[in-house]
Amino acid sequence: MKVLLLWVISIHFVFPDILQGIAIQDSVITGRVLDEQTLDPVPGAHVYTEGMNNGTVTGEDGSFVILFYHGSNRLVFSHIGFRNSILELTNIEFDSTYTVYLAPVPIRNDDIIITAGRMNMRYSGIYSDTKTRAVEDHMRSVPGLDMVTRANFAKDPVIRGLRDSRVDVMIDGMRLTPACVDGMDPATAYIESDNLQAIEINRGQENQSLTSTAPGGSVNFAMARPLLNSGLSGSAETGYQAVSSQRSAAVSFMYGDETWAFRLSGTYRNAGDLQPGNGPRIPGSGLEKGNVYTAILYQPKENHRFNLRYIGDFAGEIGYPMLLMDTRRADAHIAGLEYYWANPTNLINSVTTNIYLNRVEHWMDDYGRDVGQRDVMRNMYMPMYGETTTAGFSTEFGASTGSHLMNLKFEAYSISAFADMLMEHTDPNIRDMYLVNVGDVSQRNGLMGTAYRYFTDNNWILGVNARAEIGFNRIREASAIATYQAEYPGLSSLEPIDIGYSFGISAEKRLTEKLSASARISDGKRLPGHLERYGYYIYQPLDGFFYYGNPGLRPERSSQAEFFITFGSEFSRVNGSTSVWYNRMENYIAGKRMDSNFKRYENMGMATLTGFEADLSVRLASKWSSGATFSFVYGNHNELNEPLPMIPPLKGSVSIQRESEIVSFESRFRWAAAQKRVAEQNSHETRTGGHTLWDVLARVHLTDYLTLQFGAENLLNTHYTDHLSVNSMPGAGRNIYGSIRVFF
Ligand SMILES: [Cu+2]
Repeated sequence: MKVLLLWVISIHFVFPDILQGIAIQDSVITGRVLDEQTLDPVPGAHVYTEGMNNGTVTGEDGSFVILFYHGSNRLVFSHIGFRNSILELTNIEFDSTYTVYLAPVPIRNDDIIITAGRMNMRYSGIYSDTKTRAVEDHMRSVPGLDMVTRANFAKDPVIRGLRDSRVDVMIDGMRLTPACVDGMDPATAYIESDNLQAIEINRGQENQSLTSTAPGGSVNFAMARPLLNSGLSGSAETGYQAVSSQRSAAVSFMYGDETWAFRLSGTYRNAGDLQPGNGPRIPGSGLEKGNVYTAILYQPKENHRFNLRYIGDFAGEIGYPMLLMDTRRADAHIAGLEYYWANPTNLINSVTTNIYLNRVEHWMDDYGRDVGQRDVMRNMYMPMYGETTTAGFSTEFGASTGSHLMNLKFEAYSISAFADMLMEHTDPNIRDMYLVNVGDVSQRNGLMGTAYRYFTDNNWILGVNARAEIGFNRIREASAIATYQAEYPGLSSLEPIDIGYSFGISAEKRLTEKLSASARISDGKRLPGHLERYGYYIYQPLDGFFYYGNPGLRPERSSQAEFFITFGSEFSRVNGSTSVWYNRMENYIAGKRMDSNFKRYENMGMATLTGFEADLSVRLASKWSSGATFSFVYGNHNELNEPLPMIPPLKGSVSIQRESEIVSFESRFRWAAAQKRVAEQNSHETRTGGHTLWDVLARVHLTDYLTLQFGAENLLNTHYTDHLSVNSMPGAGRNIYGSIRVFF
């Protein structure tokens, strides 16, 4: 037996061609899936060998790698919105990369696709096309992703316990800088589900985002694109959520001929006060906002395409009952032009160039509050204003040859920010005070990133990525400069130049037909954000302190390791993945306590985070399936010898669902354990208890033109507090909701 094994192994190494020629050996087929009309890569397409129960999903660049078995000679490609395509593998050329073109069909069932790394998340088919839901409702199905809740609006993504400047949040590859210094406007505030095609989540530093040095990873909201040759179509949806008396409506129109396509959509939502479980409504938690999205696609020649898009988001009054003040008005304008050039040379598959400009203006005040009663800043009104402008340019090259894939990206962007406030005493004899919170600050950054992947003959995928970043800081407002010169007399310059980088390697091995294992390690430095450097007197409701920035901050270093296992595919009865990761941070940037009210950003030694994520899905019968997710983060600030603040507790979900063409439904439990590990020395963090919530959801496709969605979340009206909710704002109680969608 041993001799035979040795013989097989030596034959394999000495005569690999013989084995491939007679097709005893399973082999790897690599390729790319492109949209036949736009020549755009098609991410998330299913690829499987016919009759072999073996499949994979294409990555963000449309690439795939699949084990090819002796006995099967047809590869099937499928994707929602495209006709299936079959690749006959009669004469296999093992060293070439196959390109497969899919023909689009007019989309009716426009599900939002959620990816995490190269994985397509198993995501409830019931929510996935409900466009009146807030974007955060769609995101919460991903283990390892949590949300900071400040109000009944605009939740802030947290990946593996990291947030703010440690996570890059982008809209269609464009960066956006929130304008509110209290965190009322994360990027999720400006995105409506109706405009979304996909939410692309990268967990950790070693990831698919070429120019992100953020240690937490990145979230990209990929916007829906107009489709060529789709004719005129549209949809309208209206919905109601009882828990906050929320009414919402979304309308969209699409048109496409051979060279032009456009899309125009608008969403309006208006909500009253939120009803927590088993308790009275929370006064002042309502909201009102409108959003428009338009995109124009022009394809003058087969391999050239331009896509111009604009998002306008206009918020009226938005209540933040747990903060000191409410949003009075917030306007965002996000505009970008993308140019896509397919197959410029034999080696280069694509060049994607993006140029964008966005601007956010945010007004908030506490005129609606009783300032005579509060602990902080008593008897004082504090109207605040903030604005940011972000402009950027990027160009990305994708190349492949045989079993090698390579991407290269250059990016330059600039952020300018200003924020100020007035302190108006209720006693008219006391003079008003004026304060600049962000004094004409700018950051201009240049980045370069590259990723390379090699698919070996013996089922390894080896990857390397490297990114470098340079950042120039400016502060220009005279009073802010004077303040910082006085605050930090030892600093030679208030305008440092920062250097950041990240470097990662990964190895993935297909162990058996069903099982893959991979390991990744990375090291990187992220640059301090503009509020960490220059924010002044900024109230941080997460821990109740006012923060000062620190122009002398050094970049924060993160070294990470991850071990990842996937088993099965969407075509097998059982599939899932699990990941164990470790993140060691040096020069960790946090607020250092100065007194009982103030903190200053400093590099505070070492912090470590570790955790795991798991998801499992089992097909019980043809229409029935069951799934579970699980995630855990453990964070420690070694320097202070206490837990890191705002770390999500152990949590998970269990669901059972029936999906069919007409009636689909799901019953789901979402649970979270208590979080007893809180930061008590350096922050005022409160413990939270555990909870389990029961949701029941249904969707009915009444006709081709009409879909109904309804259900109840937190059916038992359980009172609970999510650990990541600011000032322990209670979570939503029983939410009976319904929506109706028509297509035309
Ligand atoms: Cu604000």
